[in-house]
Amino acid sequence: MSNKKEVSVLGLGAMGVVIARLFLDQGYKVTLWNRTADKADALVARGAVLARSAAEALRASRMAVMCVYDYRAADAIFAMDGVAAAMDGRLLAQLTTGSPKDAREAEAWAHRHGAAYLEGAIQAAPDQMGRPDTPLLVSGAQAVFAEAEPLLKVLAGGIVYLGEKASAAAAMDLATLSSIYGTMLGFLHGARIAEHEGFDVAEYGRIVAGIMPTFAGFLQHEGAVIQSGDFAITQSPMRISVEATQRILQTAQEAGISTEFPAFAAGLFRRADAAGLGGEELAALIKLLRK
Ligand code: FVH
Repeated sequence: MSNKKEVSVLGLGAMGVVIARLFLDQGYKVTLWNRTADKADALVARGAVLARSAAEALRASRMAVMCVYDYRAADAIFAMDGVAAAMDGRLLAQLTTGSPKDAREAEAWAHRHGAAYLEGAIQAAPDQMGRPDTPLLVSGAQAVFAEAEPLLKVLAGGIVYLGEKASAAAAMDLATLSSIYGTMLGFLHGARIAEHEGFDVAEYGRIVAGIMPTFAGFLQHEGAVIQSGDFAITQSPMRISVEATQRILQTAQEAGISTEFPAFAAGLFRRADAAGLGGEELAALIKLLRK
């Protein structure tokens, strides 16, 4: 366990350079490595040390933060000369986006080579890093998280620790991204309606942003409903959404705009209604997805 303010950063892409800068800002001794060395120039000018190899970077600090394009890139680095041996006694915080399977395999590899391992999923853009509310999902052994937490807090104040299963952060990242992309698809269909009606699409975006706090409360309620398994309605039964999505589809057909999103949504709600779920909470639709 080291409490020296030192860290190694592997990967100097859009995210990696911000990670290294945040550590420098907090007075850490930062050792860098990147496949393309000249990306380190500005950071070296601020006092960071550029290692000649990934292995040398790992050996320079107890803790290393890796943030590269994907797990293929991470595996390419792990396969480099001396890296496996350099892992012994290290703590690797892997912030590269990966799948739950990637995380399980990476943790096993790290443990085989004597390293402690944490899986992290950054849920922010580079310019949102380092804030008190920057969200970062983390999973891995409790003691390892406890050691790494002060350094991770330099990068993100909004850390959510998801327990000892290394795959948890990757799985939760994909679950939350599913919510974001699903919302995005609906938002883009709404933008098509706005364009077709001649609305200012920026104004439409502001209106949607205005309902987000209420929508956030609704999502929390629906998550609790699913966890409880009690889908008896408290307010609006699913059949209201069956009608609403049908109306969105009909409007798209009448307007001659894309019906891709509303046909998908209306189809799911119609199937739920046909399955007798119309009188239950909207979240009861998950019963269809479990089949
Ligand atoms: N940028 C963002 O908004 C998102 C926010 C949420 C989290 N993601 C994840 O962060 C990982 C890194 O993303 P990035 O935006 O920094 O990615 P790039 O700017 O494209 O930099 C990629 C770095 O990866 C290195 N790299 C790529 N392939 C290899 C390889 N085969 N061997 C070694 N390194 C490799 C690349 O090196 P170079 O091109 O500079 O030599 C960069 O350092 C990512 O998982 C996001 O999902 C970011």
